[in-house]
Amino acid sequence: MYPIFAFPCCRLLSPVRLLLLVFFFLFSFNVSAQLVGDATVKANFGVEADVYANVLQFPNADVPPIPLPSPLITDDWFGTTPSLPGDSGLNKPYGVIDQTNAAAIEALITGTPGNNYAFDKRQSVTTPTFPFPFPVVDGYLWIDAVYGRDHNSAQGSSDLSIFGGSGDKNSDNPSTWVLSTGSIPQKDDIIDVYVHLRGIGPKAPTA
Ligand SMILES: [Ca+2]
Ligand SMILES: [Ca+2]
Ligand SMILES: [Ca+2]
Repeated sequence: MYPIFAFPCCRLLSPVRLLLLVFFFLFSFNVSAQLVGDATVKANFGVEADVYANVLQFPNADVPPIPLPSPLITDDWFGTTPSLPGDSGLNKPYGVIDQTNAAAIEALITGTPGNNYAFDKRQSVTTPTFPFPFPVVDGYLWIDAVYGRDHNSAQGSSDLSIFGGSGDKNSDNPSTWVLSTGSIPQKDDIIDVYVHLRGIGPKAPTA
C-alpha cells in the first residue's frame, strides 16, 4: 500500500486538510510509510516533484542515480493532454485528481483578487471495480485521493484558516487550536495539498 502525500509546508488548513491531519494524528500508531529517496515511481505513480502524468520532469539524484522508467506509463496528480494514443478517451496515464470543470475553476482563481480562491477536489475515478470496494485502474487499487487548494496570505490577501493563538502548534490537540483569519509569513503558508492512497496486487475480498 502506498500512501502518497505532498504537504508543501506548515501552518493551516481548510476543513478537509484539518480532517486529514486529525486523522493522521489519531491513527498514526498503525500507519507506516517509507522514504523513497529522490525522484522515483511507486505503484506507477510519479513521486518526483512534478504534478503531471506522462511526465517525469526531474531526474533521480540519488548517488548512484536510480534509473527511472519511461514517463509514458506513469500516473500522477493531473492528467495531460493529449492523452496516449489508443486509450479510448480514458486519458492515460491517469491523473488521480478529478479535473472536471478545470477551466471554470481556473477562471475563479484568476478572477479572485490575489488568486485567493480555495477549493477541494477528490479522486478522478470513483466507481468500484467488482468485487473490490474501490476502483482498480490498470491493476492498481485507487483507494482515495484529494487535492486541496487553501487560501494564501501573500501581498495583502487574507488566509481564512490560520492559527489565531500565539501558543498554537500543529502537534497540539486540535480542540485547543484558536482558528482565525489573517496574514502569515509566505514560507509558512499551506496552499496546495495532495493525498493519494493506492495499492498494488489487489486481492478480492473474501467472506
Ligand atoms: Ca508527481
Ligand atoms: Ca509526473
Ligand atoms: Ca493557506
